[in-house]
Amino acid sequence: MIKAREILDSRGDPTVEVDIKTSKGVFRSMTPSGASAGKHEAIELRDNDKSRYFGKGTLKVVKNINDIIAPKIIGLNCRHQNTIDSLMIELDGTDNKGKLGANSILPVSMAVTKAGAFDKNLPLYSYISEMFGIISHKMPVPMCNIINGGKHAGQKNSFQEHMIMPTSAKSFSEGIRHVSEIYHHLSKILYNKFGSSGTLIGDEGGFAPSGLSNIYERFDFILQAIENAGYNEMIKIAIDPASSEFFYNETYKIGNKSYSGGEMVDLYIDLCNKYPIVSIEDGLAEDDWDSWVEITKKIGSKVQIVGDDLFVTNTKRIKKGIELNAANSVLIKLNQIGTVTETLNAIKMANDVGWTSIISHRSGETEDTFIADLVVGTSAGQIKTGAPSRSDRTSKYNQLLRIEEELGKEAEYPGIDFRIIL
Ligand code: 2PG
Ligand code: MG
Repeated sequence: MIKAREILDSRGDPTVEVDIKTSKGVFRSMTPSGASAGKHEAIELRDNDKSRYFGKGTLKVVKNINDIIAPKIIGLNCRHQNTIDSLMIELDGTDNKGKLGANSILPVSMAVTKAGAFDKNLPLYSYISEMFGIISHKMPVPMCNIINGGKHAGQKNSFQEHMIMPTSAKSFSEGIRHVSEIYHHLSKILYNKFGSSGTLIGDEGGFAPSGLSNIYERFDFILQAIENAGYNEMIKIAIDPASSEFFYNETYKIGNKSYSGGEMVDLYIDLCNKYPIVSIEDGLAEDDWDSWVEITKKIGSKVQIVGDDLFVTNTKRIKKGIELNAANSVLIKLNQIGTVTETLNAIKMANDVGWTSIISHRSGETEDTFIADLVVGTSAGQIKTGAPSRSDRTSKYNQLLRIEEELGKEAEYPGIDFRIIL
């Protein structure tokens, strides 16, 4: 049996969950949803019926699953992930999953993986490793987003994500402790500076004080929090400006300042010189390929240059990026492409040329913890899943704590070697 239903995501917007019943049990998955979505992502279908949820309803998606996908899948072997994913891709028949919607195909695909793992009597991460063709289980270094900006915080023309990476911790659990303690120190600093409005939070659980618009000041506060927590020199910083959101007519706008692509690259170089920034995601806009090539040439040997909206987990765009030398890392989001199989292929393509991949949540999340198993199963080594607060974010970190416990001595934590690929 396959049954889909409309549920709510972490922003209170409708999304979809699917139950697949096999002879061994019921397996459930849910679709997340982006706010700063890239324009090349697979299509997220909405009802556009303004009388419900402001047009964001997902009843059409539910119907696509129950009436179109389910009859074709019922009876197939849940261990045949590739066959089932290919069948759904064919059933959709478009390049961007525009007919059925990636939000109808993905939860089925993920629930099939969960059913397959259980059928094989393996933890989900081990089953994914097997599909991916590796035997190691590397824990990820978390990228914790402790200051939210941009669309995730109701701000225009500002950097979206300011993340800390516990690269000197000895284990994942120690890393989580470091970031949680820093998060609470930052809370105190922001409260002292801005009062109660300083500790309001954005979509991914990070602080989002409206008075904190200066880029440099944001990093100064983070460094202060790291120092107050006693982790000086032990933490690295990663950023996701999500710059497509402030790119208008070939010009980047931050606050009331305008920058060309070249000037943005200079701004990042300056920030990397002043702060321990080791990773820049979407520093340039999703089609500004020339500036991507320039930043990779200038600082790619030292800094991880990550394409999110640029690549949208799509092997066609990743291939172009590899040919142009436009980045050295891919952000991986299941719902940007729509199936587990295509997601694993994107990670493989990156790995094959020595690029890193970072498994990522969306700003609109659910309680599904699939990405925690995915990051261990692929030994990707890095996960981005928000602040160390709010259950939609901590559910993933908590699942990783369980996996680490289960792996025991096998749970290798890369720390500062997060860019070394297996
Ligand atoms: C991003 C994501 C997740 P959204 O830009 O990387 O942090 O945001 O899901 O809104 O696209
Ligand atoms: Mg991004």
